Amino acid sequence: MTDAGPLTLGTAGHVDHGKTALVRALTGVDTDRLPDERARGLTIVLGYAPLELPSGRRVSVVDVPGHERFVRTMVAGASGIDAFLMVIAADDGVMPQTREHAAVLRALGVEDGVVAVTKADAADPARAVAQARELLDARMPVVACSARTGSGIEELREALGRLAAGLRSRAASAGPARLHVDRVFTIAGRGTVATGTLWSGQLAEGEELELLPAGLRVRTRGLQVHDAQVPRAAAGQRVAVNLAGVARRAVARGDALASPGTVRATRILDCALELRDARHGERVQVHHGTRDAPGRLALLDAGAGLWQLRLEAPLLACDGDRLVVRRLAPPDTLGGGVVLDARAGRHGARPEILARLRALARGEAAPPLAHEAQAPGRGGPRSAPAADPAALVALEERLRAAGPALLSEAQMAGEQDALRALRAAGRAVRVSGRLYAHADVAADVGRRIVALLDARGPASLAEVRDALGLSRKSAQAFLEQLDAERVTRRLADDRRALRRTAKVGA
Ligand SMILES: Nc1nc2c(ncn2[C@@H]2O[C@H](COP(=O)(O)OP(=O)(O)OP(=O)(O)O)[C@@H](O)[C@H]2O)c(=O)[nH]1
Ligand SMILES: [Mg+2]
Repeated sequence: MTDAGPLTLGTAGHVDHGKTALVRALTGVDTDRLPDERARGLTIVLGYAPLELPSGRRVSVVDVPGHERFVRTMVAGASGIDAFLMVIAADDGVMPQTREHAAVLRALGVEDGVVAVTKADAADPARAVAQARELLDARMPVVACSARTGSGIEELREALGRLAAGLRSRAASAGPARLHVDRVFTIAGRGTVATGTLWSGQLAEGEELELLPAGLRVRTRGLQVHDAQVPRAAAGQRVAVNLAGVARRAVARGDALASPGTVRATRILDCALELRDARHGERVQVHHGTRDAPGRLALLDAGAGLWQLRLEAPLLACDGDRLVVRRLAPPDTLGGGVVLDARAGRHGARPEILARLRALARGEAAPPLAHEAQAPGRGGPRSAPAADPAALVALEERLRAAGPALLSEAQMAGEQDALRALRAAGRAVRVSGRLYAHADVAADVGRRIVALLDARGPASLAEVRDALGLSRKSAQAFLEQLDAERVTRRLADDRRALRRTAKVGA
């Protein structure tokens, strides 16, 4: 069945293959808006543009970065799209992030798309066309084109029109409203605006929503779709939500806006996953919505692909949602799949649980097991204890400001409730001993240390300290954390090495 409801297309493809140039040729919009993006000729954050199809129908395009360092952003952009535009440069062919983005799209269940073999002015597209057919479904439409000369652009627009005509929009899908926030900014005189793709349900001006994981009740002061004010927005649309009376600092990328009481932060999820090279107990990064969290894989049933994900920070996932699982070092996408039970308790491969999960994986209704439903702590998350929102915002600011210098428990004496709430919400983490960091800071420093050890080989504490400009105390805390997480190990001469020796991005 076809309809003309809202759709969102996402670009995909290796760095520098011409995604942004193609979006510009199709829409007239340069989605690389940041001065840094323009200076470096590199997409860093997600870009958006409305695309007009030959029928006159307008759909949204999300332009993602292709650089291997920004796969996290790509996954955030791709979750929530209806179809993809895979871009492959004729002169380069299929490259590592072409493959990785294809794996991400598969994991997210985004099966429909069009391949653009671009830069056809620079090289014969035949080889890249053949590679694309091998990587993706052989029946996938492939269009050779050039953003530089304009050749093939109208054919591409027509192929996208046929693609859109064959897709079912989510606009009519029932269910509570859910939007995963991918950008937050302020507009003078209007206050805080959060944007994202509306996954399900509807949003209406004046409506009350819940901001997660903080659990704050917020009111939508106004809604915009494609830069125009609208009274309501439907699933599948990119929406900018103007929030009344909410400080800019209280909202972050990775948060969700949802109908109150419908979404819970969760740390333990039972899932049906398709993964390659994954081990029981392996520490991975799990991506859902516009958020990601480290955690461990617990194998429940290899034959049926059933795994339990035990996360160190919460995700805002519901049953039936898709997620992506990435390896930490060397970073790569292992696969992904479907959440069967977003509120699982910590359990092993007990027969009655496996029977229930297998039924859920087949799409059958299976009520929670009675004793499970009553088990204390069911729901996975240690839900955020009540804390004064102002104290929470203030402490989060201090943690961000401290950066890799870290804050000690003593420096946060009197703020224990706020610290507990931030930790439960995944915004603060204990790095080592009594030292804490903002979760984004800890993730960033962790990635930089992994990149350093990958590039240089084993390094001493002093070398890591100097290369990253850290204090000795912070460098030691971060290295101890990476040791504990089994990302690094301490050699006999006290230097640190990555536990896996393969090259990053190989
Ligand atoms: N010859 C030729 N060059 C192109 C074409 N399209 C893009 N380019 C060039 O390729 C380079 C990369 O283009 P972008 O559009 O920024 O590539 P991208 O895929 O968006 O890159 P990331 O977002 O960083 O992954 C730029 O220098 C473009 O001018 C084309 O059709 N022909
Ligand atoms: Mg780009």
